[in-house]
Amino acid sequence: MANLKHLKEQKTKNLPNRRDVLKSPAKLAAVSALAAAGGATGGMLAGSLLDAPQAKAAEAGKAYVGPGQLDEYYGFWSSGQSGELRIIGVPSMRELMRVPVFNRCSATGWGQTNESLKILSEGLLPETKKYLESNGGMWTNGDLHHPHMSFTDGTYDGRYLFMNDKANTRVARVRCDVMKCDKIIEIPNAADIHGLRPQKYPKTGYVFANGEHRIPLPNDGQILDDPSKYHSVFTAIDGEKMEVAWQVIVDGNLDNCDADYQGLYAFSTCYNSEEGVTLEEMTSSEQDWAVVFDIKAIEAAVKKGDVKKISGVPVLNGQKGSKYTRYIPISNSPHGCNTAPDGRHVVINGKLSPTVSVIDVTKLPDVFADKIKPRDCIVAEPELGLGPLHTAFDNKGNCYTTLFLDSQVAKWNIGKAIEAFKGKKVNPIIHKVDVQYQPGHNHSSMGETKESDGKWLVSLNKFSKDRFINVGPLKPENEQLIDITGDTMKVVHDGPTFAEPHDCIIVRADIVNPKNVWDRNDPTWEDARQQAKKDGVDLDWGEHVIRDGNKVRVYMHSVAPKFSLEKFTVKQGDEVTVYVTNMDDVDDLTHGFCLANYGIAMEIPGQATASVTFTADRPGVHWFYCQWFCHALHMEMRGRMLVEPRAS
Ligand code: CUK
Ligand code: CUA
Repeated sequence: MANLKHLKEQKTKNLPNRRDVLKSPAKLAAVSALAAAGGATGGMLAGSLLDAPQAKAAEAGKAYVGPGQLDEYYGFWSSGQSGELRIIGVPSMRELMRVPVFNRCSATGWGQTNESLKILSEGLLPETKKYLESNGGMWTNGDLHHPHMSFTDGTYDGRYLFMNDKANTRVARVRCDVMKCDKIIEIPNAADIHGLRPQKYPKTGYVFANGEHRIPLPNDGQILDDPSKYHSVFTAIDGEKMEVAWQVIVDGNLDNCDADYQGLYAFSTCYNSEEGVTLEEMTSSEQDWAVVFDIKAIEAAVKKGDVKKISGVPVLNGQKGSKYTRYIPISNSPHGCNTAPDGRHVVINGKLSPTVSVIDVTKLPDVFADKIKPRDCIVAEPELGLGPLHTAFDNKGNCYTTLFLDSQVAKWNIGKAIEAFKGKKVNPIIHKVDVQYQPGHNHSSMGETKESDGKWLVSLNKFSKDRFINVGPLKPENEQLIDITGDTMKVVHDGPTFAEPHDCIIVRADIVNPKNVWDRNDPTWEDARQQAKKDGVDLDWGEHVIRDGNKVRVYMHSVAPKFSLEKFTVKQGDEVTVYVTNMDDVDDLTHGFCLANYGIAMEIPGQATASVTFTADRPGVHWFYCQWFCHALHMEMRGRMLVEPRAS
């Protein structure tokens, strides 16, 4: 009862706040709310409490996916500083899977198995490898903001997902056939990869990635406290090879990016045109810009060798005045950058300005030919509300822009915004809906492809405040599902998430077709395959212990509920590698290998091999067991590692 009382008190404390805000000049309060965005009043323009619960329940019914029913869409979610990719069913908003990428995963052994360590380390720069030798061996954190699928001809093709790591300047790829990360590369010459989008046409192709922070080039300590000599760098990665294709140095800080539907241009928002290092310096100027990259001109220059090689990659100068770029003035600190599915318009989101600016890509050839001024490619600039951050699209020419400070999503029409920009008296805003609270990204079903279908919108809200029972000072975020099939938007579901998804994509389920079991020939465990060949053993059905000096290689397979080796014996101090192959080949029969008190655990899904290497420095009897519940006799699925003490 004590708890319920506490809950009630808390609710009544919050209620007057919401109503007070509704009565007060809320917009004025919100202007100053950037700093106070997490505070009690900023953006709490909720009307939802006043809505009838029955109506809410009826609306929510549309998103209901009953027991045993399947979702229509895959949602691929970032997880921010958690460093992983998440798979969410839409519209149920059920979390289906977590795919470790930049993080260390206790369940799967990602960051510990030899196979994952290879993926995590092979793409690192030499100086990073050296740094890691004395600092823990491997990074175990990442800040994953932007997951996006590979494209063919303007729509998702179900091959790969690409994603950035802002924390350690990396870009990763996840294979959609098995939903595992297969490549991670560190980007040279850049600091802190933020915005990331794949090329849409003809295919991916390039993965465009923004180095957000400005640093000296090279960043070797020769230049330190002289920000005038810092740069930020735009990178095009070859998404097939996962290698840097080329880089372009730009002015200002790069934020978000996107690509056109013609394969000609890429776009980045830039804040901090002042090139300052303090908050005051970074926000002092009224105008920042969006940079447009001329992909064909850049490719021609790279082909001609008209580039500098820095850290082994071709780097072009795209600073103001360069022929490879154009700088389109945009009001202070634009943030989101979103290409519309009409193939023609790009929406640049104002953040500190209440406007979004719409670029017409058909005008860009004239901008690059200097026939018109860069600003002349802007064909609309509607004022939507406070703190526009990101925009999503439907299939009817409408846009959905998150308003961070207003805690709303604004639905507006591109065609009407263009007319209004020409001076016609039309209001491009169709509807606004309250979201709870402070939305960052939003995304619509298939919304960044030419197959945008206008069914669902997800608003990724930074604060949940009072939307859920209290879990302590650290609250979840709140991701709301919005039905956008009608003229007005309807919030139909609240979905709490842990730190801190920024972005998501919503992909039609028929496009994504993962396997149920691995293919035994998969390249992921090629090293194990080669080693088994050298050792003359069968990797598939292994039950061998191979001694090679003080190195011991243990090969075992598993078929529920048994490991092929009930025990193996090693000597204290041996370097032991255990290879486990799961020979079960039916759906959903994952085994594990957990070696107690050695800090070792890994996932071995059907038909896969996983391996782990450690030093057997603890003598005695050590049980290993299967840690994925696989069978009625799962508890019995175990064996012993016997470690003979070193003779002393
Ligand atoms: S950013 Cu987080 S809300 Cu990293 Cu895409 Cu805009
Ligand atoms: Cu195999 Cu549990």
